[in-house]
Amino acid sequence: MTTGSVKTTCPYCGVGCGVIATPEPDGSVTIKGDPDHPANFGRLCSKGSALGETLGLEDRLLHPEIDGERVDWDTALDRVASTFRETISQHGPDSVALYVSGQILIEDYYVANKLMKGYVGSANIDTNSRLCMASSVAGHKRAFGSDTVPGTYRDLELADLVVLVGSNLAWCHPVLYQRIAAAKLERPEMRVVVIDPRVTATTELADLHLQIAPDTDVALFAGLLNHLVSSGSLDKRFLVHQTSGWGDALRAIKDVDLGEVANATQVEAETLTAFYEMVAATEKTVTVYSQGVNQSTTGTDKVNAIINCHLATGRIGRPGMGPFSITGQPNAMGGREVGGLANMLACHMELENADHRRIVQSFWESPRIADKPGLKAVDLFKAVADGKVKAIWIMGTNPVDSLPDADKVAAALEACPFVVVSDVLRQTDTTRYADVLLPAAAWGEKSGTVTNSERRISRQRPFLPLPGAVRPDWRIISDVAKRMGFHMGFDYEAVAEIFREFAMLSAQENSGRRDFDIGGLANITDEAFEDFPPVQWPVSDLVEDGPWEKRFFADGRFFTPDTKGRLVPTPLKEKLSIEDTEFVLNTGRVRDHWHTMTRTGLSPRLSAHMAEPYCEIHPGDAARLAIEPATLVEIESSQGRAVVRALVTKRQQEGTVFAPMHWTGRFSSAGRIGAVIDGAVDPVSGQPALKMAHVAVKPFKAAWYGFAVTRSRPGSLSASYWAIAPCIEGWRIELAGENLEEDWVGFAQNLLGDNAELLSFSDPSTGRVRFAAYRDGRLQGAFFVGPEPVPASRSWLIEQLREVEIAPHDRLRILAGRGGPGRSEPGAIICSCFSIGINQIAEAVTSGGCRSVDAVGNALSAGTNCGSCRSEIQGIINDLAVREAV
Ligand SMILES: Nc1nc2c(c(=O)[nH]1)N[C@H]1C(S)=C(S)[C@@H](COP(=O)(O)OP(=O)(O)OC[C@H]3O[C@@H](n4cnc5c(=O)[nH]c(N)nc54)[C@H](O)[C@@H]3O)O[C@H]1N2
Ligand SMILES: Nc1nc2c(c(=O)[nH]1)N[C@H]1C(S)=C(S)[C@@H](COP(=O)(O)OP(=O)(O)OC[C@H]3O[C@@H](n4cnc5c(=O)[nH]c(N)nc54)[C@H](O)[C@@H]3O)O[C@H]1N2
Ligand code: SF4
Ligand SMILES: [Mo]
Repeated sequence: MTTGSVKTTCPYCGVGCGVIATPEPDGSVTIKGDPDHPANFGRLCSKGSALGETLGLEDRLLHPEIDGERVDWDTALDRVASTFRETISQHGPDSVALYVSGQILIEDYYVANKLMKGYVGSANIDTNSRLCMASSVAGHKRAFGSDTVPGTYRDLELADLVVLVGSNLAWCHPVLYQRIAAAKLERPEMRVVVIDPRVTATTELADLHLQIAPDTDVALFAGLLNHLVSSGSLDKRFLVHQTSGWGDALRAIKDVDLGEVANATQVEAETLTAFYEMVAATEKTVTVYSQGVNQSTTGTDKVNAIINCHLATGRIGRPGMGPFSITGQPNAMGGREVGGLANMLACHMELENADHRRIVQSFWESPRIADKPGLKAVDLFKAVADGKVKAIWIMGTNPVDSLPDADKVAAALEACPFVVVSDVLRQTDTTRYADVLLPAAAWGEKSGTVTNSERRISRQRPFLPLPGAVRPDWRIISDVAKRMGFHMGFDYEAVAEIFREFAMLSAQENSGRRDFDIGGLANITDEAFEDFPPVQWPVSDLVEDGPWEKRFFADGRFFTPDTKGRLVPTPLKEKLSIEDTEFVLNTGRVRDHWHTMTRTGLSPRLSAHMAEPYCEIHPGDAARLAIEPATLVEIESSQGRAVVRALVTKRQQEGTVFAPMHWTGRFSSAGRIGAVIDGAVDPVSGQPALKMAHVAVKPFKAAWYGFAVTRSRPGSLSASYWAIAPCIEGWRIELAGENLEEDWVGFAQNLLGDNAELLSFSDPSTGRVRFAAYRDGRLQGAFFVGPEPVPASRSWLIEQLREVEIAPHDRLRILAGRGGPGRSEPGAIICSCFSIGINQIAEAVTSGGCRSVDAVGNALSAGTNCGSCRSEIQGIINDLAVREAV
């Protein structure tokens, strides 16, 4: 479609980096950071840099399907519209629901919300942002009267103290991390504090790491507020004139003394005091927070405990200071703007405010407007299970993996009379349950806008043609709406029309009364929309859209009825008691995977960093439970079970385990960690506590372990444990079984393909069996079995799959599982840009004398491209330095 380079926005995290995509004559796409984009100024992380590898069409859903059969669009759209219409007429508007995503664009999201709230007349539309940002939204609204992020990315560089709470920025918002790291290098007096129960890649940058006990942030910030009082650090003028609620907020926590905080957080009093004194002494403090704050039963209180400290010191809205909730998905912020949550209306208007309902309905000229909040994500799927919701349309999200109590979500969808899924992939754990599948246009194909963590709206622009029959989400939703009889409201021809409508609505009866105002863009021409540069809201008047950075609240005017910022009481809740046998399960992200791996799982480079589901567990716990490093463990709760590899490490606190959220039924037999997590939610925001599940951990009783490389993906994997990942050529598979196989040859043939020449080695005395399969001299695959985790060199075997021919005298060597002497094993890949492994980096440090990240970069190139692995390289250097010193 387009030739030449196209400026667009990265479809991964909420940093919202500008990307320049250049389709090449050979069909590939070159990806570069956009030097002019104010989010990244040209930088990209490992995920952004590898975007070109995720654009293949092999796994795509390219045509609509009904009951697994390909149909044309008319048939599919008619089926969706008529079933929704009939369900509504028989059971009422609340019997249908939409479950959408912070990964669809503003225009898609706006139209979906309009359909449900203005035309169906139900607010049963919720979004995966409920799992992500809901506590921040609720906390903002309590404190500011609006869901406003006051600051800008520049504040992170201008701050003298950056406090990261529940954020693994180095892996999850890598470009922001790099911006802070660069600022710190320039101004070494700048301080970084990390508050996280784990040691993470982010803690490498920290001057101080508070390794708190899980879910004790409210106590920590209660202690901070008390310290700010006793040290005379309050901004009394601001407190008196610009805020309300101080008396109640203070009363709720004033008896919490340092000892109690130390006891709750399990952090020594001196360390707490060091942190408190640092904050008290530093006016330019930014507190950045993310899922360690939001995903908790006390998430909203955590948010307000943080904001209370900023309001009490008047540190808000001015350069280099303020509370800063950072968004996860590329359009998480945009989703809040369009009213994607079940309790919001478009343009930050409130569903429960009659005036706002009137403004929205009269602007839409819609037949009705929902007047009570809809079901929030966790409850929505319970209502599907209970049969109250009888038709659901899921768009751009994979709830069978990402919701808590995920097996129940799968069962609910299985039982639901009508499930529609709009996705870009044919096979996800959720598409499996669809009655109707609708093929959506993907990143690179679709056009529209997204808003990043600093309220900056950027364009996503297409640079690839629409493959197969795919259509953009906004068009699919509008087509269904029209077929439901709603012609008037959905007669859009292009995204620019939708954007203009959205911008115009934001200005209706606004005049500064609501924070979200982009009225200055209401008349943007089609041409200007095409060229639209990234702009930060508010944009009430395009002509006056002067300075780059816009901040809220420095003037002390908030969006509450009395225009004052509210301090909210956040009393300490009683800690849940954890029985000795139980563990606290914490879940989150790894550097190179994105959510349910629908995109990053396609990239061999990104899959090399972490190739298998795992959990981090403390050596003390591992020893107590007889869990050897690299063996498998079962994580169990009354909800479900997962089996993952044990990564024994002191980074994890005793009594806790951490498992990534990413592995699905597509990539593992039992890596879906959501199946283990109960559905406890924050009572204010409805956000589930995905960082805190109570589980039991025990060794998985493996009778055998296996490892295989295969040229093609096996059709089925019959072992009780398996995990598969793509390689540049072929696949790598980890396996294990609870019972020994009778017929290893049959097993190997099934795995490696049966029309190949099979070489084998077997040692009955040790239980080791090995196979290598060749066709025309080329390795088709190799398979290793043993009673303990297979020690074969993964990277060497993966390389052998790429060889055109293995010389006859070398064919037996494959059975040894590693190259000959002198071949070093790179180990787990740390730098995915240059495929440099941990052993190579360690070697450069110990034998090569490299003492800094830059020295390692000079020696190996590791860390010199996107920079995402620099904190890990620093970690390796630090670890080795400690070992040398011991
Ligand atoms: N590589 C990568 N990047 C991503 C994503 C991805 O999938 N992969 N997803 C994006 C999305 S949607 C999101 S929402 C963001 C999330 O970004 P983050 O919130 O930074 O990521 P998480 O790993 O979910 O959790 C952050 C940290 O919270 C800590 N934590 C757990 N419990 C507590 C607690 O009680 N208190 C405190 N203070 N900390 C706690 C965890 O140990 C973890 O290190 O990342 C975005 N970026
Ligand atoms: N245990 C645990 N669970 C978690 C979390 C956690 O920390 N721990 N974090 C939670 C958070 S913060 C989040 S944000 C969620 C994310 O969880 P999900 O939203 O379920 O994860 P994704 O894998 O991003 O799913 C996106 C889906 O949309 C499809 N898609 C991509 N682009 C488009 C498009 O343009 N249109 C359409 N129609 N489809 C598209 C993709 O193929 C994919 O199937 O997970 C939550 N779940
Ligand atoms: S930090 Fe990485 S994943 Fe996030 S937007 Fe930038 S390039 Fe994309
Ligand atoms: Mo998220």
